[in-house]
Amino acid sequence: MKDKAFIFDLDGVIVDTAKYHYLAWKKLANELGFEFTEEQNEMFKGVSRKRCLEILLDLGNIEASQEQFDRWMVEKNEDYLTYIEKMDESEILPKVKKVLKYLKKKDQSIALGSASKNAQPILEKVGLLPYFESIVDGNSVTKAKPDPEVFLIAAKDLKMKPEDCIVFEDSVAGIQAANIANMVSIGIGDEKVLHEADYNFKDFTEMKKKFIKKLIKE
Ligand code: B16
Ligand code: MG
Repeated sequence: MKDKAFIFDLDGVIVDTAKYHYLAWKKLANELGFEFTEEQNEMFKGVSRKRCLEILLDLGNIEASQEQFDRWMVEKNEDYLTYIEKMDESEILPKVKKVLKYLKKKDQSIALGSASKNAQPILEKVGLLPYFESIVDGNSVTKAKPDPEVFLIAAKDLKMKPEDCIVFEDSVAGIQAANIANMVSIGIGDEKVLHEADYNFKDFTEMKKKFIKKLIKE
């Protein structure tokens, strides 16, 4: 029996794909005749592709038929994928691989809990796929974060109780989802933004082995 399950969000926790999402959304906005800033892109973190496009069109005051909406969804994703294709191991955020290796050594369960429908190819590209026993992503959920569905499916997959799961997240909605699921929530990023988390770290370089050991044993 494993002690704990560690559930990782993808964008903003394992890799910084937010910058590629931004470039693809910005390109679409510019094509549609308006600007899209990096500050506005903050609202898109952890949010599904469909919801992002709804927000983007609201920002540009643009109305679209269902057919047009679907075409823009495809266009944005195709553009995003041109960046993903070029990704490699060098894009893994600092110390993430070390933490994954340590958890494996300690025989802990590891899952991915992401809103992205591109999660699996991204993990493959950066060479981290073998670390994950379960991948729950945008293709497997019906409800977006802050709904806890994504993390609860991961817990069920790994046959672990929610209270024995620890979630690493960079978005407010993701931290809320983990809290609602009754899991331990760890905010990765700005402490002021992620103040609802049980613990906060700027990134994994700040996390000591002692802290992870404590999480496993508690
Ligand atoms: P895709 P996460 C999220 O991933 C991103 O933070 C968010 O910006 C993106 O819109 C969403 O995935 C959907 O991504 O278009 O690839 O399906 O942070 O939950 O890992
Ligand atoms: Mg994220």
